[in-house]
Amino acid sequence: MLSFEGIEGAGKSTHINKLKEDLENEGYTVFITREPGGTKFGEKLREAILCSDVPLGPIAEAHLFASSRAQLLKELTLEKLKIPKTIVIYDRFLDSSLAYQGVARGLGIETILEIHSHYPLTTVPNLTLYIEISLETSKHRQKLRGNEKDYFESEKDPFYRSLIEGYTIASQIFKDRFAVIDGEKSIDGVYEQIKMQTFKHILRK
Ligand code: T5A
Repeated sequence: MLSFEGIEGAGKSTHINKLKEDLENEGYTVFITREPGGTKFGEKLREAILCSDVPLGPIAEAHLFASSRAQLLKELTLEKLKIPKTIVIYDRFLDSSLAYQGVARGLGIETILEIHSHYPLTTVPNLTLYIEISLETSKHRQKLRGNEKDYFESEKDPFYRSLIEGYTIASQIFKDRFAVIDGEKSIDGVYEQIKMQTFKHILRK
């Protein structure tokens, strides 16, 4: 199981499909999924959270993301992972909750880990590819994209700075499964690092 992490515009979606193709060429069966979402129930939660026109309380947010995650693990991931040479790639997972709800919303890392102390939320990725970019790069890429801002994209600079701090904390706590990728490089330059880290991890197993 792999997860991609990073703030808005880091390049998670851009690189996931390329990695899927390369892993399939090596004989793996690959499933891509995203959070919040990935199941019928999770997609409804995604809509409810990201299109919410009222601010949600941090604890409500944390539990909504955890509900989506628990259902996705139950319905898809845990079954797929029983099949040999099968990889599930997540576009966001636990570390998003640590950075967004734990640090940026101020609930604390411990609170998020406590919520995740119940099965199947105890499942963790084998490798987390954290694509690190600056606040300025995130804003620049969001501006280029020009879509309407969703729930979190409307947040201000201090929130984004806390997110970066949150990911840094997560990467230190979970250094065994974290690979920090320099997301400021060109798309090819970023992908090269992702591919290298993923195959290094697979060969180590
Ligand atoms: N959330 C989620 C929580 O708060 N808690 C949780 O537990 C979870 C699971 C989900 C939101 O929910 C929050 C976090 C999020 O706010 P989302 O849409 O899934 O929202 O996630 P976003 O991060 O908002 O998705 P983005 O599309 O903004 O980011 P990506 O996928 O990282 O970026 P991507 O690949 O779409 O690239 C963005 C743009 O940058 C360009 C791309 O071409 C694209 O235009 N780009 C580059 N340009 C130059 N150089 C590079 N290296 C580039 N890489 C990408």
